[in-house]
Amino acid sequence: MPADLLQNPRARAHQSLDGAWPIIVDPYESGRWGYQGGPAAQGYFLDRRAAPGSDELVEYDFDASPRLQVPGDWNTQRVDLELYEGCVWYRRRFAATPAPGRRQLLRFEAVNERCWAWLNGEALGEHQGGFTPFEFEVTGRLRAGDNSLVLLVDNRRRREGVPPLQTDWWNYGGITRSVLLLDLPSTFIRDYGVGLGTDGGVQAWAQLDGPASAGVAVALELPGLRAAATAVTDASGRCQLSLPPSPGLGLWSPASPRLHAVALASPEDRVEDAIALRSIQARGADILLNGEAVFLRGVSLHEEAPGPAGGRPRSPAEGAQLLAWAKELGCNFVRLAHYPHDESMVREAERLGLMVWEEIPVYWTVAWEDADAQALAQAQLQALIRRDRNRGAVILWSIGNETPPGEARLRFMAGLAATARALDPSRLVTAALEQHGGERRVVEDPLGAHLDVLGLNEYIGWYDGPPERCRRTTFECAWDKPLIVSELGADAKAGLHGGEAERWTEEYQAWVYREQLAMLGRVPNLRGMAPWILKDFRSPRRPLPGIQDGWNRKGLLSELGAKKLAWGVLQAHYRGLAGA
Ligand code: GCB
Repeated sequence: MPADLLQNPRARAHQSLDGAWPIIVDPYESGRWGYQGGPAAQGYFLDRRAAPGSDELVEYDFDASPRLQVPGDWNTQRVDLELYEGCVWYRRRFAATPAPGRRQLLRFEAVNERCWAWLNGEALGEHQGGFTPFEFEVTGRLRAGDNSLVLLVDNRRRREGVPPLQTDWWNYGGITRSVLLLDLPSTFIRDYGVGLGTDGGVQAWAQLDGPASAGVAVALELPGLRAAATAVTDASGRCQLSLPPSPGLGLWSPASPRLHAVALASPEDRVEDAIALRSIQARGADILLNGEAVFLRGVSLHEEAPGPAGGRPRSPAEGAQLLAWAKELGCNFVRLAHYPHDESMVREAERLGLMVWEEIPVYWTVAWEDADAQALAQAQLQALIRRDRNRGAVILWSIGNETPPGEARLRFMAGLAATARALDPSRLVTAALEQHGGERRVVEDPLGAHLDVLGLNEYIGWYDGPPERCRRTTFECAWDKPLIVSELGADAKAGLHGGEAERWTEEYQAWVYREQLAMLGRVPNLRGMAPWILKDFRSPRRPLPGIQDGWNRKGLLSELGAKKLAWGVLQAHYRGLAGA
């Protein structure tokens, strides 16, 4: 699994390989080996065609095959693939002009869930994990002129997968995010970190990659402040840089989502970014943003496009619509559940002034003892942190959702918490814990000892007793740590009205919200909430005819964006909190 990722790829010279890719649906995986007992030369990765006029037998033809849009899932692009879980071959032809002395990387922002890649018939490698980016260096492997890139994508769920077999969301398969061909100098800035130093200045580091990485000068520039610093890289190609505090270094916050233009320059390379400077800490039960206690007025969301079909967003604009709704709701915080969303979501949240909880798909019952599952969870956490470490809006790394207590699970999760801390000591580690029980509830899952912030999912009023149960329920924390209610909610079919006590009506959902909000006001350590969920989303676990029809209906909005009554309840509450 490729470990190093290029920081901020869209700021580098690149060619987009997005567009319409021919595909071959291959449930039997015939294209991998050639035909049963037949020659491997029939492998689809060779991207062959019988020569015109020859009688050669080639039983596939990408050029004549139907196409799917990349980025995009296959489930919502072809009716016959709606429920498909299996293998699909994708092919992209592209022209390249690789200049001597330059290096090229192929970058995939996400492919769900496993894939194998070939360039011009030669294997590049494979990747697992449907929501994080990966790259293959293709320097020296591109042809001047026409190139063939072939991907075999397999979205079958696996017991030892992360996520595992059971989830409550649609298993959208395919090349779900963008594909980029990057063109870089022979020694380039592979990775960097820029953030607020403990002294109130700017603290940064850079890592070069290439033959001339050691002993060269790297500059950090903040053009807006006319400030710059330089440092010389060590033998490993790394250097630390800093700029002193200055009045121009305005901090980022939801009220003032200020970004600073930043550039890093090495002898051969230069990369520009926009950086949110802020500090985030937990002190006792408080979450401190820039040293001041904040309450997180949040909402949870899946990365699913608004509209009648759902599906993964096919453009940043579709994701941005979700965040615009969160703003309208009065949020200063979003929980991007239950897996890493596209980088564009995080950048847009930052631009809008939304603090962000990011999560990896360690969900429900992962195979805790399985070495592959452990490696896959670790790899996704590492890739997420590497991708988004420069997004100041991100304040929380969530290492999982509703994982049932047990020894093997604790070891697995503690390992993830340790990785998050080692890679990024500047942020807070959380997880959404599960909570059932009687009227007196104590948050005491042993995983809490490993977290900075306790996330708590509770469904009083829906799965867990009637809404009135909220009136009698009290919460306590075994630790003096901040608590975020990371889920609460109830299903309602938009437009279905009736008595408050009738399940599935908008009135019932609104009642659950009213009771919940009154109860949460009495939770001592509560420092935030992210109700479940912004918009109805597709889930094969939700078959109830006429109501669910394959959709989880806990949205405050319907899939089309119609506001349910509970939207108004939460919006009024958030407006009150913001004004207070
Ligand atoms: C949960 C899960 C979430 C589900 C939700 C529900 O506890 O964390 O993924 O979608 O409940 O609607 O049941």
